Amino acid sequence: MFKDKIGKASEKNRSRIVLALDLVEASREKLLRKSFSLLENLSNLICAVKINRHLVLPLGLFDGVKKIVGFIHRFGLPAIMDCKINDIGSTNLIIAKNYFRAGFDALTVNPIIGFEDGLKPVLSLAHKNGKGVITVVYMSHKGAKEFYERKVLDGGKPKPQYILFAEKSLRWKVDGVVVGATKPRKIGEIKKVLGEKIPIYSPGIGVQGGKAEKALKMGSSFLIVGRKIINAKNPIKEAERIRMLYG
Ligand code: BMP
Repeated sequence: MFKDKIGKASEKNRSRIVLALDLVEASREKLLRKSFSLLENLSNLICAVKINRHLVLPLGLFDGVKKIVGFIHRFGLPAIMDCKINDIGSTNLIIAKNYFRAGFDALTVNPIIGFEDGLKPVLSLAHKNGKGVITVVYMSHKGAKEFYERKVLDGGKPKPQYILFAEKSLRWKVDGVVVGATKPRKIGEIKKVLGEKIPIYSPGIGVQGGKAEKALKMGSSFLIVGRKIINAKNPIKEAERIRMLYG
């Protein structure tokens, strides 16, 4: 199962860093070369790699990204596709099948699609194949507050949308939730809902202003870090520095 895979890698490398491999390069060759060299250098300092449209769009899923996923697996690390699935069930299934066929171990989903004919087919497919599904419960950017914080009625008292997303994620038995590191108090509130049952993945560290120490203190299990490491003068030193924060 995905949760075991990331747990094992995290224990082995004593790391909670999920590397966001969000490279921007002028050519396909450069993108591939830089991806391989970063992975080679950082593989023992991280516990997973997250891939986004930065690589899938210019390289193609089966032409380029699949090779990178294979390379990630060689180091015993799981690969997460950050596709934020957000459509009707039949379309979601095609998206998920393709990413899983390319070797991904987990993918992200927008919980706003709901369960029936939305998330349910993706979850069934994933869990039948030992893969993971991670819901985006509160995002790290400024505009997130416009909708994630809206109070909604769910039978009882009004509650913020992100709390409802967290409660639903728990009921749906997803494998992780994303909560921005830029909102440490929200991490704490969501941790109260999830307890130890579902780990929190927090992006937004460094360039977006979030602090790794604070996110961990409030309850994040994993830190998603991209530019702070990949654009650092010395990515190894930067990853080591972040890893040191939790011994
Ligand atoms: P960086 O560490 O360079 O800011 O990258 C963060 C990564 O996490 C990006 O791939 C971004 O798309 C993703 N992300 C985020 O920053 N905030 C969210 O709320 C959800 C995300 O998936």
